Amino acid sequence: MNWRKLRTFLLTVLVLCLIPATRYYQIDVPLLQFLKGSHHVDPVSLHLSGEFVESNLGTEQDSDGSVTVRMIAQQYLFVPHCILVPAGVPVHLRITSADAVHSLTFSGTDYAVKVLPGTISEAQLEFSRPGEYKTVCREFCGAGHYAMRSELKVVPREQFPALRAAERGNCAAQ
Ligand SMILES: [Cu+2]
Repeated sequence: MNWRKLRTFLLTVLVLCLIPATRYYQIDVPLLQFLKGSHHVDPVSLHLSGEFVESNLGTEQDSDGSVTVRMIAQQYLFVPHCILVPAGVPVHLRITSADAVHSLTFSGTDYAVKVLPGTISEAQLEFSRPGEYKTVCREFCGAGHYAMRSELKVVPREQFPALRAAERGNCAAQ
């Protein structure tokens, strides 16, 4: 085998190895996020076990007064459909996708969170005043994309701890 053939052969092997590697590691996920490792989650079993089971979604009060919101984006809705958060406290958002790439935005704000299957996107949000925001998907994700919207309701800070779990997921009840 001469050098030219060997070079072509090695190059071909390299390219063939790279294709499954990019699929497996989802190369479009930022490298830093990949290196952190803990951001990985299996999109197929989201609803069955782990952080994103249904009972764990929604708003959770943290011991330091801030809140954590866990959500799933999927074709074509955000789960839960309604999110309640207190005004003026840090909101730690953790969201992942069950299928395609989505982008979670809140009408009237600059917040935009890209949501990818297989990884957890994190964002720090804060809403200073009580009010209602439409949560809208801004990444074309398929035929039903234009209907993919839900609601975030910001309630007065002192009112939030008194809400029962069921009320924290019901925008109409307030
Ligand atoms: Cu969409």
